[in-house]
Amino acid sequence: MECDPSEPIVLADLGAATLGPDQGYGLLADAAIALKGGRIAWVGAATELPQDYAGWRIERLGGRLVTPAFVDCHTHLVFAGNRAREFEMPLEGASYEEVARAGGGIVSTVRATRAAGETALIAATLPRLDALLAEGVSVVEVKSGYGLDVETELRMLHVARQLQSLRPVRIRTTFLGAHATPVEYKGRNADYIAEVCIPALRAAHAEGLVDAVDGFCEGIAFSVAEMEPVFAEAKALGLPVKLHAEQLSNIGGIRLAARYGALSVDHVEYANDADAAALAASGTVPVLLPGAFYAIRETQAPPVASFRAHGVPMALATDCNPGTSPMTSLLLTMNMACTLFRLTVEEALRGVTVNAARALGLSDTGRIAAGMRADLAVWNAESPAELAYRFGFNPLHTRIFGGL
Ligand code: DI6
Ligand code: FE
Repeated sequence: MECDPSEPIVLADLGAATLGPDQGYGLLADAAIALKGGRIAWVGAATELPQDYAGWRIERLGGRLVTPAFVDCHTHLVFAGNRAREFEMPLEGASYEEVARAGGGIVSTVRATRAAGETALIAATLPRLDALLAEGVSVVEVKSGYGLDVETELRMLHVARQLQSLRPVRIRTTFLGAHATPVEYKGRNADYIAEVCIPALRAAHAEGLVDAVDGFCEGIAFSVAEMEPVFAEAKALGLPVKLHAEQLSNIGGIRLAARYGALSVDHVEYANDADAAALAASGTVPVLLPGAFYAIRETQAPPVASFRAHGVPMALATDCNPGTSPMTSLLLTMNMACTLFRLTVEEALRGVTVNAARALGLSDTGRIAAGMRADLAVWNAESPAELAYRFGFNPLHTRIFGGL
């Protein structure tokens, strides 16, 4: 199907999961969607299509399901190298220490990324981006965090920004200088934050490379006290924040993020009910990352019941990264969230659309409604459940991208 959403067109003979504000999919059977100028002009029952749209080209979709295009709100898509050996060694009986001594972990990706130029980073990233687009993704969040020096952090963000000139996609960039402490600052987290991380954030912001600021708040990474100056600088620069929080333990990361009105807190396996109440009060979106939960064989699932009880909307993302979530499938992410975390299919679909958009501070995509961007996914499926039920199968028929 050829569809240029900048030209007037009516999509017809379809079922639309509009994901409106009310509970449920907002399913419209035998619906029509009018598109013009990269925006949704109208959506409703085909029998009620207004006369305004008579004469527009009609594209019939054979009864297929149409959802909002997907939003991947948490990825580390830009990096060099891979960590397949780290996957293999434990299976051969190596201990965690032996893997670390062999140079595994974030620092090994930092070494490879520092050594890669922009061209090599783009070449390494595009296949991962193409895999996401092939499953109907229209917006991808991309973090820095594998440079851990000013020059490479800026290079990662430059590459992330360039992706939207190489593919029909919207990129949202996140500065993650506080991802890990580089070997040259081992044991000196606070010095690294002051001497490298914050100067890199200021430089990246000055070049217009940053849409949000993130950090890894965890016993093996940065404490709340060490994250505080990074968030204070983000606030001073007028940038929203998000945080990898409570992934392996509860050290108060969510409460720090809520205090700063964060867009999102991510992983959150070890969040508690008080954290869920804090998120409800701050309007911060918890982003569940089942890929990392699965890959590290975590046993503590996020407190989904607490999020539901406090009315906290949950988002989902791939967390595509070479260490704990080397995957590029939001369809598989939906299946994992339902199977491992017991999300309903509606929660999973909202998690990769409207709630993921909210985790990025975007309100113009993620739902099918007049005025929203024409970011749509047409599926060889009749019901949303088919999207989460299968795994390892991609039923996308057409991705419609409203443009930059
Ligand atoms: N949490 C994670 O699981 C990843 N980063 C983070 O903050 C790990 C990234 C990697 O192992 O390369
Ligand atoms: Fe992550």
